[in-house]
Amino acid sequence: MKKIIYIINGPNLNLLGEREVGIYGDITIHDIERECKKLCLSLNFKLIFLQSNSEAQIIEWIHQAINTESDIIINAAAYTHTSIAILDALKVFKGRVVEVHLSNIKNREDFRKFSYISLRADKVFMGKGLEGYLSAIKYLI
Ligand code: CA2
Repeated sequence: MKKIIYIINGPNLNLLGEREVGIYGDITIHDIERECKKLCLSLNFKLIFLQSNSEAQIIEWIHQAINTESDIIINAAAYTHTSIAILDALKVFKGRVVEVHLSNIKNREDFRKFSYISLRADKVFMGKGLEGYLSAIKYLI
C-alpha cells in the first residue's frame, strides 16, 4: 500500500511570500506544496498537503490521520508555542511526527524558543526554508 504523508501547516502560513519576506523569504505556501508534491510523487508517497488558520481544524486533521497508515509533517506556526491541544492530538497519533519551521525558532524572540510540538516530534528541521520540508519528506523514506 502507498504510504501517506500529511503535511499540516498552521496559521498565517497562507500569507507567505506577501509579507515578512525578510524572515521567511519570498516563497509561497503554493510553492512549498508544489515542491513537496513533486518529491512525494518521485518517491511514490501519497501527499495530503493542508493549511489552516484554525487550531480546531488542525486537530481534526490529526484525528483523521490517526485512522490511517501515515506519517505527519507539521509546521504548527504560532501554535507551536502555545498549543497543548495539538500536542495531545499528536500524542494519540501512532505514526512518525516531523516538526518543520522555515525560520530557526531558537534564534528568534524568547517566546518562540519553546515548542510543544517538539515534545512529541521524532525529528525537527528548522531554519532551512523550503529545504526543511523536503528534508522532512526524505527523513520519512
Ligand atoms: O519559522 C516558522 O516556520 C514558524 O513556524 C512560522 C510562524 C511563527 O509563528 C513560528 O514562530 C515559526 C509564523 C508563520 C506566519 O508567517 C507569516 C508570513 C507572512 C506574513 C505574516 C506571517
